[in-house]
Amino acid sequence: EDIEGERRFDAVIAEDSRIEPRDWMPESYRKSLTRQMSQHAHSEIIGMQPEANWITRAPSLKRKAILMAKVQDEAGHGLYLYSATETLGTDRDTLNDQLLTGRAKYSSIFNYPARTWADMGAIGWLVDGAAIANQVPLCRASYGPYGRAMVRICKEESFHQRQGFEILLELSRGSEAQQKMAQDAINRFYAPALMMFGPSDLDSPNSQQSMAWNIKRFSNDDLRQRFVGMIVEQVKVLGLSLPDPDLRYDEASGQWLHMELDWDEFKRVLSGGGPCNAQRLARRREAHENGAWVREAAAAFARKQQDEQDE
Ligand code: FAQ
Repeated sequence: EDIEGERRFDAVIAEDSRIEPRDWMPESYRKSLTRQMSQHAHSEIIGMQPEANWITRAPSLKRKAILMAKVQDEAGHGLYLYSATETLGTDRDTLNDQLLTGRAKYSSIFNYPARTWADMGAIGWLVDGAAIANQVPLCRASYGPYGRAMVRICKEESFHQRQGFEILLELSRGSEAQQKMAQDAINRFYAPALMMFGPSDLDSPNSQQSMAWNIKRFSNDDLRQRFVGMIVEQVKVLGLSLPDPDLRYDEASGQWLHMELDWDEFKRVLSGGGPCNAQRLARRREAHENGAWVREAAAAFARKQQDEQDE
């Protein structure tokens, strides 16, 4: 036990300043951050799949180039976040192993299929939109490497959201079939996107401590209703609608009241029973195995360079 370290940690948190990798921190803080950050990293990596699925079928060369760049950005975010997580003392192989063996969580949203081109619009607009709403406050997270990673990631996510919105806008101005396809994508992604913010506050075991440590700044429900308030305006520009007839702003509480979400479905998806869980993990394992030669070659090259330096 490090009494001086603990005193310093408490003071840093109290003055809303930053903890850095070499600072003393409680084991529970290290563990909870490792949990959240690694889940976040896994989400970025698994999150590449629904969109990668459409790269070969993008409707034009321009759309294909944009989508490829977006999916590459997601890979970058994943690598960034794995590096930040490693500063807490768990190495990349261990984190990766947790994902590949199905022991680690990743965002529920990526277990839903991307069925049509309009889904690329809905993912950009709603999924990246939810990601931004959740992640902008994380730019101020008390752990330095996480907060700094979030700043860069949020900039790229804003661009991703606009490209999604623009896909939907173009479809909404197109033929009747295109308008229908856009509306159908929004209908399917709306509730799963709201679930990205996590369980309701009454059912969120980590929130209280994470907020006391200045990791999370707002509760799950608070961010969720704010996000709804954003998209309710944006959907008007699209001339489309949200599949939530009861949605309204409550003057008294200053909150957006949205529909009740299906938490049984949420739990099912988290425990591996969503529409694409098995497929996503199988694909990730396959990609990891196919990449073995790259890892071996990179390690051999690093050894060779080290030997040359030592000579
Ligand atoms: N999916 O006590 P809480 C992206 C788990 S964006 C799966 O409320 P916490 C960008 C939670 O981990 C998506 N699991 O937990 C992109 C906990 O389990 P544990 C990634 C969920 O941590 C866009 C349990 O339920 N973003 O990738 C979910 O205080 C497009 C109890 O929950 C982030 O990870 C869920 N939706 O709050 C990429 C953001 N919700 O760990 C490609 C950072 C909850 O105790 C394409 N993370 N769980 O076993 C966070 O802000 C938080 O971790 C929350 C959950 C808000 C997700």
